Amino acid sequence: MSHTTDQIRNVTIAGHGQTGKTTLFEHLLFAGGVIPRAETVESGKTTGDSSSEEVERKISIHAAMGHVERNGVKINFFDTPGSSDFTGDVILSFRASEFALLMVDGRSGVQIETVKLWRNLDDRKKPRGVFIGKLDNDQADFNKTLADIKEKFKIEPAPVTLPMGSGGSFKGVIDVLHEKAYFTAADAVEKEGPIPDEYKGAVASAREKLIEAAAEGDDTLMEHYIDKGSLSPEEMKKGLIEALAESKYVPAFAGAALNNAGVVPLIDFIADAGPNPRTAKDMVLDGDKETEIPLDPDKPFSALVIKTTYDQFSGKLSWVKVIAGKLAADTEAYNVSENKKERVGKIYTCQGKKLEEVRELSAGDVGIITKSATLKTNDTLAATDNSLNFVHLRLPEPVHSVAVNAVAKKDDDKLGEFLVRAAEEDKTFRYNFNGETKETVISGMGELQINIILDKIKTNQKIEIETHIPKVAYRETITKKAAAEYTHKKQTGGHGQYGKVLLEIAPLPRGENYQFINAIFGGAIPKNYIPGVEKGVLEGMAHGTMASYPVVDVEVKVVDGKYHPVDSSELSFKLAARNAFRDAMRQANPTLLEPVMNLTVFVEEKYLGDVMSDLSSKRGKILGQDSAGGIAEIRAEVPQAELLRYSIDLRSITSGTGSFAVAFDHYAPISGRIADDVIKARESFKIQEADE
Ligand SMILES: Nc1nc2c(ncn2[C@@H]2O[C@H](COP(=O)(O)OP(=O)(O)OP(=O)(O)O)[C@@H](O)[C@H]2O)c(=O)[nH]1
Ligand SMILES: [Mg+2]
Repeated sequence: MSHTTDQIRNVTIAGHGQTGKTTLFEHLLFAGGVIPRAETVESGKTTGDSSSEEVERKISIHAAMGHVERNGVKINFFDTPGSSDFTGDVILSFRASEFALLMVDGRSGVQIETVKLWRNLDDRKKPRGVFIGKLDNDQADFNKTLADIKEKFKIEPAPVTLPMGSGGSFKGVIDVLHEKAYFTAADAVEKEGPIPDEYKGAVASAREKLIEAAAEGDDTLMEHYIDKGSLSPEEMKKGLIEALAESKYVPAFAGAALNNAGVVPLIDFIADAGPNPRTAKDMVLDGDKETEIPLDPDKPFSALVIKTTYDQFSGKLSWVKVIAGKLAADTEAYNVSENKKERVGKIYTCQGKKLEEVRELSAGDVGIITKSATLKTNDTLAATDNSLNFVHLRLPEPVHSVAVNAVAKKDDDKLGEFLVRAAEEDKTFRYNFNGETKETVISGMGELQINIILDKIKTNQKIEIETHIPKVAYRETITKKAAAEYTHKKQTGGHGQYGKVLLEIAPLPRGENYQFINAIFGGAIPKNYIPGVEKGVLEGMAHGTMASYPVVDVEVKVVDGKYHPVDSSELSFKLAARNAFRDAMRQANPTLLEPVMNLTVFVEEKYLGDVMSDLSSKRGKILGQDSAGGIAEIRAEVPQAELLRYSIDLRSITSGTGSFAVAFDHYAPISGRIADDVIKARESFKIQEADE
């Protein structure tokens, strides 16, 4: 059966690692009658953690999708990874969802990843709720966790469910909206029952809060509420939908998914009051301007590819979010991004790994196209070729890199193919052959993500590899003006070689790289040899005199020279210019330059001091610092050479809770021991150069 846009809800379950997202997802599918029993993460059989790497590590690594039906409404749930290494899959799930449910462990309160995700949702203006879980645990405290949420996020969450008892005496939850109690049942869906008297007072006041939240959603409802002091159940639902779609309140849920508590009322709430995709918007690129477009079932079909995976049995799977119209199986469409026709064959929805064939998907729904010819993540698929492209997923830049090479040359191609596919499946993973350092460098969001890729290369692909810390791309430059003259002269049998060049070089501002000026008057070097001179200069600049790194930010002026009518050639002038450049550079007070990165670190406030002192030992310059919700943000400039293993260092300083973003900023001179070490490390390379 296909669902109309109004009958679809999309919910991302996100939050700090190990808060119970995959367990909740499993029990949602169980309560929805999708799976006959709920498995534990420890068993390795959950719907959410189905890949071998997830089963092995007992953590989520990829987003998983599944759906339940309630009162004719199809709710798509996305179970996302908690580790910041896999943030890419959280972001694509956010993009596809109209509602985000943040899991908070009832024992520990709001943790750092959740704070970062909250900020990300702020930027997206995405409606959200919180699920306070693990309330069956003795250390869990619902009210304390609510207070923590209130303080960290500066909001007043409105409980939709309230816990009955806590820890060992936890019995279940009360659905404040539908005024029902749910009692936990071992290995069975929670059972509905009357609200025990002792909770009636708390339920009444929570309901009052929900009514107020509903009244906020709509002006006429507000008038009703002021007049009558209450709202009818229908008015309440209508108001809650509207208020939530505009993020006017944050619903809070209590539960212990592992013990089947708080799961059924969560489904009921989303079906009745969760944001309807019809109220959502997406972004398209109009020229180079990003513009909002409404999600619209009545417009011609268009969809965004949010994820690509490769399945052993089904081959390539392209996850698509339908933004307009309807996606029908066995139709012609256009891959607008590739400017190619795309024949859509079979389409599916899924429950974790299990695909279910469907005939069509309405606007708002998320599904899977198999075996597409041209689709890749971020592509726009549309009914017509004149559709606008959807804005790409906004993913963070990689922060952790490792250089990798196959031990046996014959494995190079196989390794290359694997990397192409890995980068297609995970848009936060990149690979890049650095021609300058002659290394293949793979990069991602952290050591865990990179190690999983390396494991796959070794175990699945059976490629023996070597890894090492990537080399830093140092540069060389000059700090004062200098001039040098060089004559290239060779007398062999027939034709000789002759060319004389006088160069003046001068420093340029940082980042201006290179400027070549021909200041020859009166034909001291004929015009047709000037290109040879420039080639020689560029060859000289390719390997500086200090450590054979490229030379940058130099103005080179050819001021004089001499030629021979028979013996001169382009080659002679090239060799003369290359040597003249090197001689001039030696006299121009050369210096090494190192790349300096812009670093932003996010840590719990208690680690602030340790992070700062570590940064200063790394020659970092602190630019600024902010704090909100118990999380400190530190901005600094730090040399790249000091950051090559920063994800490992930061993990050890912050017990794995810190994270950072990093981007190249500028080149800066280095001297003294640091420069000496760089030069020493290049000695073998320099000798090789000389031999060439
Ligand atoms: N006591 C109790 N434990 C729970 C509950 N929910 C989850 N857990 C346990 O918490 C641990 C983590 O659960 P997961 O569901 O894997 O957590 P997650 O948020 O998906 O973890 P990541 O995907 O790694 O971020 C497991 O050992 C679960 O059994 C709960 O309601 N009560
Ligand atoms: Mg998980």
